[in-house]
Amino acid sequence: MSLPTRTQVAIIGAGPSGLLLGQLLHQAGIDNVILEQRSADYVLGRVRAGVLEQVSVDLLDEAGVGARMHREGLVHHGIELMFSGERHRIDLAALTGGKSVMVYGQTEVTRDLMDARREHGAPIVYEAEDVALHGFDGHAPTVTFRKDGVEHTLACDHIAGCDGFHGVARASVPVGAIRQFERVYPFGWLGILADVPPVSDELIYANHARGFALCSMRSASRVRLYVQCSLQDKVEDWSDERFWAELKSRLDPATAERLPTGPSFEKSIAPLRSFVAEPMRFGRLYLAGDAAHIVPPTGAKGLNLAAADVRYLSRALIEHYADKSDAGLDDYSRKALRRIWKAERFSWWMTSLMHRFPAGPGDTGEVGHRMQTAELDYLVHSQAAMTSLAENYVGLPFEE
Ligand code: RFL
Ligand code: PHB
Repeated sequence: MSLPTRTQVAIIGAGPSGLLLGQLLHQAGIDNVILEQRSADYVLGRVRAGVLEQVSVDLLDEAGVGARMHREGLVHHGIELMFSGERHRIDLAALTGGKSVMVYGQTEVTRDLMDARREHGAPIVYEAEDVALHGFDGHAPTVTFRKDGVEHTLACDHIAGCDGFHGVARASVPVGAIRQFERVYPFGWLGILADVPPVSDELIYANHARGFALCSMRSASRVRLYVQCSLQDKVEDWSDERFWAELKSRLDPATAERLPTGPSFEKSIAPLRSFVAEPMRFGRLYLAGDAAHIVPPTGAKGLNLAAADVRYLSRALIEHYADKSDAGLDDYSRKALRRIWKAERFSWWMTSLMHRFPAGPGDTGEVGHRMQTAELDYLVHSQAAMTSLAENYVGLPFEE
């Protein structure tokens, strides 16, 4: 296969950020090449997010890849918070003037974007090794990589770093040019997928003395479930029996009683982290998605933030080529970061409210637990507090 040697935008990473950016640019007639270090199957095998904000749904529609999502996705108008052994519904739609979220797995979003790219015949190089970025502080950046043992150089106008938290793009920026803010939480999430029906029509977020739990889903017959676990835990420590028993112990008795169980077919542990890199633009390199920021998954914001960055960046690049204006590119980092920090704040707040913090530095002990319970009790009885939760959960508006 002969690979392109020049493009307008070189995109590093074929996760949701890179694929969505590629699709929006392609639609606008802007040439782009995606370089991904893994295989397509590996990328599709990663189980991650499940909740899309309305604005992410709208962007996928705009990108022309929303048809299956509307057929198979589940529209949710509320969520449930469980604490002190009781469930309380937060009516997202009533509190936000009719807004909702869409439950549709990141894997499916990725598959739809990959299918669209294949249909258009737009170039994507999987298993690109040793991807390296050059000259992005000047006018003629290049990206070098190796494919099937052959070295390649891709010349471009711009580079989009959509290569996730461990990618090469952010790591290529000189240390003095970037500031990084990070908090690592003292626990993780153990997640499973199982082909059993959800116990409830809506997601249940549980605060329990034994730790946080979340009952989510992928369809009417597939669940995605999480329990807070220790960072020392290994997946092998958690048999299915142990998982189901632990989850049940963290739910109210009536829900635990009705919980459908069955064998899991995926099980993984994710650490929880808040992270932001500033700025998100370095000359002709732009960071988007997890390459620039990480949120703990409690607020369901990671994938949505990635989509929001891509929305700002694609519009800025389109303006650059169509109107010969760099106003959008010049403002990209400021605009994106303003919204990102709000989602960071919300995700940090929900994480702090719902988890049990183990003994150690930062542990607030019994006082902290009483404060959580008081805040949750206040929350579910205050229209103002519930409205604040709801408007953040469905997604904050964009700055145009
Ligand atoms: P991704 O999805 O990490 O994709 C980045 C892509 O870049 C590739 N790559 C490289 N390619 C070329 N050269 C290199 N040197 C490269 N280095 C990396 C990678 O192989 C990959 O294909 O980032 P993107 O596109 O920004 O998308 C962001 C979302 O994936 C992410 O925000 C969410 O999945 C976060 N997240 C969750 N978010 C939620 O809203 N709810 C969740 O339940 C949830 N669970 C999770 C998660 C993230 C996890 N990670 C990152 C470990 C669970 C996990 C385990
Ligand atoms: C998921 O379905 O994977 C999911 C849902 C809500 C969250 C996090 C993860 O807050």
